[in-house]
Amino acid sequence: MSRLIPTDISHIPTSMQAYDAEFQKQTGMTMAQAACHGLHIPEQSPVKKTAVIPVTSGLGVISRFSESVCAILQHIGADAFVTGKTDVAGLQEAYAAGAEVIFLADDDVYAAFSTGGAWQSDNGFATGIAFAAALDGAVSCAEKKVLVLGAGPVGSAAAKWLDDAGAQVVLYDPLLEKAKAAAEKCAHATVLCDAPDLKQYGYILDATPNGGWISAEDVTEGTVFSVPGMPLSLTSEAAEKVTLIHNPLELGTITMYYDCIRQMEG
Ligand code: 2YG
Repeated sequence: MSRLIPTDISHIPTSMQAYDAEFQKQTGMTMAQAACHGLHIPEQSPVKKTAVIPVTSGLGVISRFSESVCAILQHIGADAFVTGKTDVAGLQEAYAAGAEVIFLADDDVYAAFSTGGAWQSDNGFATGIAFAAALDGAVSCAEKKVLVLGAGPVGSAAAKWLDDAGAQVVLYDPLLEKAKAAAEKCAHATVLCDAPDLKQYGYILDATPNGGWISAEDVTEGTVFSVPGMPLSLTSEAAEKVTLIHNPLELGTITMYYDCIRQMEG
């Protein structure tokens, strides 16, 4: 997963309501409903004290990252706050405040942890299943051919979810071995050896981590794209031509929250 930059997320704290309404128009679900659909749990609005801890390791904090995560969680009713301190001191502050769930990210992992037990939710997994569930909300994937681009943690989780939902998953990754490994976890998914012609697919889940490589000429009008990948693979002209379900941080974060609670409550 690529590293976010401030301009990817600076709009989030003030746009949650409006974006969720747009998401709902596209998928027939709110992001909270899509997260629960992805996790196969009933809709719910649990209120958990949740700490978001800035982490200074590696390349350091990303401006507005913790505030964005906090705003996303507050949007779905979590009692969320950003700790005043960072790193281990932030962890102490979270425990002292009685946080039940903790969100934090370094340069390699973005995860949520339940303080009450050995439960955690990884952003890659949560993002993959949630964008698969969002695509399912938009087009009902059962029996439909769905192209999954990218067989990393996000693409693999999405492929598995879609395969379980009865879609005919076609998986492509430039590293054939990665695509094969992901397909092995699926009941019916098939693997492409060569880069696919995107025009041959009406439904595409794009979990690739590169920006701007899909141009308008590469896609057919009306194709439905569900894109967890950052930076956005479609150029703005391509995005105009298709139905694009995409957000940089929101849906994955919401799904991590529900995933932790699902495990806490058994
Ligand atoms: O605490 C901070 O501000 C920083 N240590 C956060 C660093 C996050 C780095 N990771 C990313 O930018 C993405 N992998 C996060 C997930 C993107 C959404 N799938």
